[in-house]
Amino acid sequence: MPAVPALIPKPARLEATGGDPFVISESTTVVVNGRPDLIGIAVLAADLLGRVTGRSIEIRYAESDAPDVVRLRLTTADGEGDESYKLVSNAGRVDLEARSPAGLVRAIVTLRQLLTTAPDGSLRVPAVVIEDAPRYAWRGLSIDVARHFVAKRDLKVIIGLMAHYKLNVLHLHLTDDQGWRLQVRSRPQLTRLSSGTSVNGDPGGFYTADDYADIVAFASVRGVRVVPEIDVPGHVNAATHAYGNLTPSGEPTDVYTGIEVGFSRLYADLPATGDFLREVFADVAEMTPGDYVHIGGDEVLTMEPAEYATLVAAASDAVRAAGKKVVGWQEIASTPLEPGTVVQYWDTRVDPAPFVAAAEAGALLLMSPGSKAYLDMKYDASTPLGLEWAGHIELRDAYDWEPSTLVPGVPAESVIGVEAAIWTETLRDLPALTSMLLPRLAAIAEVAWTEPEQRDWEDFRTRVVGQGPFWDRLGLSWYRSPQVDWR
Ligand code: TNX
Repeated sequence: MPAVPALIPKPARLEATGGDPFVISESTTVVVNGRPDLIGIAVLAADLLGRVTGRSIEIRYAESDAPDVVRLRLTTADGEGDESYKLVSNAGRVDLEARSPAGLVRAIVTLRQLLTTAPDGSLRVPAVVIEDAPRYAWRGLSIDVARHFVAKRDLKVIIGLMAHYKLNVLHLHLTDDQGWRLQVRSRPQLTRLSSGTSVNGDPGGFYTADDYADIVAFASVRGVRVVPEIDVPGHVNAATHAYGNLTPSGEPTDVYTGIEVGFSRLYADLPATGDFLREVFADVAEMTPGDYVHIGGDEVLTMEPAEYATLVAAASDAVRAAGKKVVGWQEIASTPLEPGTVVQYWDTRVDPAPFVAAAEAGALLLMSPGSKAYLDMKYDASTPLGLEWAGHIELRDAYDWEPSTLVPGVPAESVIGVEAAIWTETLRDLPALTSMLLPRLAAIAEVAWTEPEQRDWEDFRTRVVGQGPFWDRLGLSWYRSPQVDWR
């Protein structure tokens, strides 16, 4: 029986059925019934298989029981189900079934990870039955495109990696002191005046409304939703540089290219502030098909709590008025929150009491502990890039933690999911980003996807070995953690 390649994240149930493998031939086709929402998925499947086989794979839009096919099927009439899926492969065919298009994407990447090249050069899929579903509904990666701009083509490489590890939320930190990275219809000066620089005077950039729509669509086909973050009421120097009416003197602030935090701020009693929040969040919400918009809320070090709470409420109201749900960094837990607000936990050094209270009042917690999930932290003291304020994060640190008990007193049902984050103070290009993401992103993805009783470090460190050749094939930089016996 051919060995089954290692899967990451580990599926809920995998049975090697022992029959002959499916062999991809000249005539293998992708078959899908003709629903419009599945066309993109079929193209994705044919593209991924075609890339591995080195030739184009045909798609047929029909119900079919023919052999030699990879068949994609939705089991719900409206496609509104969860991300669970089933994959059955045997010598005759591969069947992928799911309750939603996103579930089919999860099945397709599992199929991609199952492909092996036989000694005769043919591509095979071992005979298996896999039944799989995620532990958490929110499995994210937050990328800081403000400290250093991340070009659209590089972002797409990262979105592809996210999909490969079954992550489903791309959180874009679009604004900060050093730059404003999204074109906003009501405030054209934001990108005109405040997008040109990055940390250290490195080149800047921004996404036009069309670029952003393209990113959203590229992610959506891969089952990844975009959550845009407009960080207020701190981290706003790019905004106050573009619009002087947001400052008490009326004068714009200077460009900022350092890496300090906490000095910039909005002012609740300036008339321009409310309009800014309402119009900017309305525009960003309108550009975003997903349910959530992130208001930031972190590290406002020069404001009284009452004014902070007023501004968080104003930003939250603007997001809700635009029909979206609110996400904010953990600091917002000290303010009154509407039920259903997502609080993103990041700084593990603080008292957990406000998170317990927020959860009791109906907030949901998204777990991004700096000491586990901040993938801009160095692996060890010799890592050339990255920061160290939350400590060093080796691969095992990123893997061996339990989201449901992380914050004492917060009930497991209040945890909506897990999100890795990568901040870019020291990371200026794609090789720098992927050398920090890989292999740790795979570890976080398994924390978010796989049930705790299925997770085991020794098992993971053996499975992750198989990812090295995949990253090499894609030409990506990655870190050869000494905790793994890489080939
Ligand atoms: C903390 S996490 C920050 C960011 C920094 C990051 C660097 C958070 C909400 N704020 O402003 O970029 O640390 O690791």
